[in-house]
Amino acid sequence: MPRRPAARSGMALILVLVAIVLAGGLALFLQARASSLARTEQSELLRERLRLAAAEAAREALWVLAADDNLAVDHLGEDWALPRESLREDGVSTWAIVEDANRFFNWNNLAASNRAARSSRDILLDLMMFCGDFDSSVRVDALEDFVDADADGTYEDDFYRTGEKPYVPPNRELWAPAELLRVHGFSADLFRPRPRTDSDDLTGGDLSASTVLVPLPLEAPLPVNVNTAGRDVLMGVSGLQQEEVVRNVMALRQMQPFESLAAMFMAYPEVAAALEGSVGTASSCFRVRARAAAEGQHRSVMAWVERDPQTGDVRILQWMEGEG
Ligand SMILES: [Ca+2]
Ligand SMILES: [Ca+2]
Repeated sequence: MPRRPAARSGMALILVLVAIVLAGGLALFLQARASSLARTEQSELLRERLRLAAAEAAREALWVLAADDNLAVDHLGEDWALPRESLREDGVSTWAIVEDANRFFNWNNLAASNRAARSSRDILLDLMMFCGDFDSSVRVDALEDFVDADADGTYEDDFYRTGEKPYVPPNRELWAPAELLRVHGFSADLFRPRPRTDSDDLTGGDLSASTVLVPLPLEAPLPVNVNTAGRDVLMGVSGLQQEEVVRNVMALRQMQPFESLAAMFMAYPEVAAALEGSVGTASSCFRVRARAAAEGQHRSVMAWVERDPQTGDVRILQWMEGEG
């Protein structure tokens, strides 16, 4: 009989102890949860800060682009073309660069008709040949049908209506590289960077480094800027027989960027006649890439913009944000 209260108080003691342990555990759990919430919150805050910083860095780079004091001539020695880096007081580092889209051949040029003697189609065929694609005519035909407004051609609706996932060509300018891969004959292999072997090689070009997809509806093809385009692009634009012209253009612009096409056209009137409308000395479309980093996290921005050739005003065409 006397053992019972003792047992009971022993039991009570155990219960108290259990309660204390449980309460302690709960307190620890709550504390851990609070600090993990705080950590998550902190990391969310940092993420947002980095997102804003990347956007800010992109905007600053675009300010420099808009402030360009010579809109008739664009070359890679100008302020806007230089990468910008900064380390801010709050420990966030940013980096931004503006890239000239007119340096490259725009795939969407195939969607716009032009009056030039040398059509976008001719240019692309030569560029692809120069980049080692000797069988590009089917691809170029297919791309032309894919982006041109009409539905007459070999590679239109009926062509893509077969298979497991039928689709139809958009019959407009493309908005993203992924769309390009839906064109008959196009695959990621085509865009694999090629190692540069011999600088005189007439089929050693690199398609991935010569082309661009500017998400912009076009009334006329986007001209190639002779001051910024690389050799592969210039070879495609002028034609594979014009190696000497291309070499001279590249040598001349190194001394002084072309302020107008007059000098070039005077030296090569027959090439000039073919290139009228396909080339220029200034650029109108650009891509800005920016990145902000702190404490091992980063956020990035990539945007396509169009710059008004008269006022310099910059208009955003596409703005994408991401990690890394
Ligand atoms: Ca300029
Ligand atoms: Ca079409």
